[in-house]
Amino acid sequence: MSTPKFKLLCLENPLLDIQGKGDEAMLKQYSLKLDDTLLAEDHQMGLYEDLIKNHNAKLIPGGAAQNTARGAQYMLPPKSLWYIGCVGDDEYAKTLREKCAEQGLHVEYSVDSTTPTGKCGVVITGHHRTMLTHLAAANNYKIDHLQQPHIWSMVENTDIFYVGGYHLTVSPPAAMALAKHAAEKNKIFMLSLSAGFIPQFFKDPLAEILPYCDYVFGNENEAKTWAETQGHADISIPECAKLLAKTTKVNTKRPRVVIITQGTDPTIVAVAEEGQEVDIKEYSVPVIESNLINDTNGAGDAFAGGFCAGVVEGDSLELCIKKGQWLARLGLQELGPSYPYPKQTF
Ligand code: 26A
Repeated sequence: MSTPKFKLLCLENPLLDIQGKGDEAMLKQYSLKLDDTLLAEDHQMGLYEDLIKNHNAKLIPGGAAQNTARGAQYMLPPKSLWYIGCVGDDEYAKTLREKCAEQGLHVEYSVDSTTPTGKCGVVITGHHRTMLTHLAAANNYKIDHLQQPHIWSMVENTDIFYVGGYHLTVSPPAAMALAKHAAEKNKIFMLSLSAGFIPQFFKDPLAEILPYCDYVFGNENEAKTWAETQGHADISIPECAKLLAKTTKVNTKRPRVVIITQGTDPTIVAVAEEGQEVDIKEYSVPVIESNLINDTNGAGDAFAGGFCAGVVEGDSLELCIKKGQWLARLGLQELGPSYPYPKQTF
């Protein structure tokens, strides 16, 4: 059988979101910090059942880069993308497979039949979302999956790569294999910072992969946390973006592009071309009326999805940002990290 050809591959942690409305007391009960993302400890495991039993929680496909992949696929011709990560052999995995298939996203999950599929408890309080993640099977992704001949042939047949920074908690070697392949073949490699705890506690794998990144996505908190780890507390967000853009780069044939979203405040973009001053631009975010927002879970992932769709199409940086903002706006109006059907067109 011939190897299929894809434009973009996303790698990270396939999770099912268990999302319900809560309040501050609930966050306190489970030792959660507003808008934070935590890996669940034993004393917090009751949250999932609590959400389902007492908070009318809904099960929605999640996993940050899987949301980005579904988002990019939403804007592209069918079978433009594929996605990898590890799931269990259970109902949750079945739901994820079905949803991705419905949305035209090809998945090649690695399966750990001894461990349940990962889940993320999402507590919605107003326009905030607080997440508690139990990675379970997602934590067992191994580079061996990527190295299987049929999977690696598909990698070789793919033009662009996007790794969710959250995967640095799981398999840095798998992320590095994609990053190195991209640099060797002058293909595009993109990474999201994902959450403050990635630059904070996964500083070394992040430092190892950054030189391979052509695009780095983050929000203001992640950018600041990264700058702090470099000994730069109290610098502005544009300065953080500039600093990140200037870090060492392996593939000097492509510029480093850093995209920092700040909710409804302007998106900061820093572009570092080899041997030139870093160029910083701000792009304002079109206003979305508060009453149109369903919840903010997955808004950043949707932005990255729209942006990636633009990169796949070879669009200008400005158009990529517009596509990201357009998809984030659609995602904000849906329940959880979802996109509206029937499909809307950009
Ligand atoms: C390793 N961790 C903590 C995670 C995640 C995650 N995706 C991958 N790895 N913790 C939360 N998420 C996902 O982030 C999305 C919102 O940006 C949630 O599943 C949610 O859909």
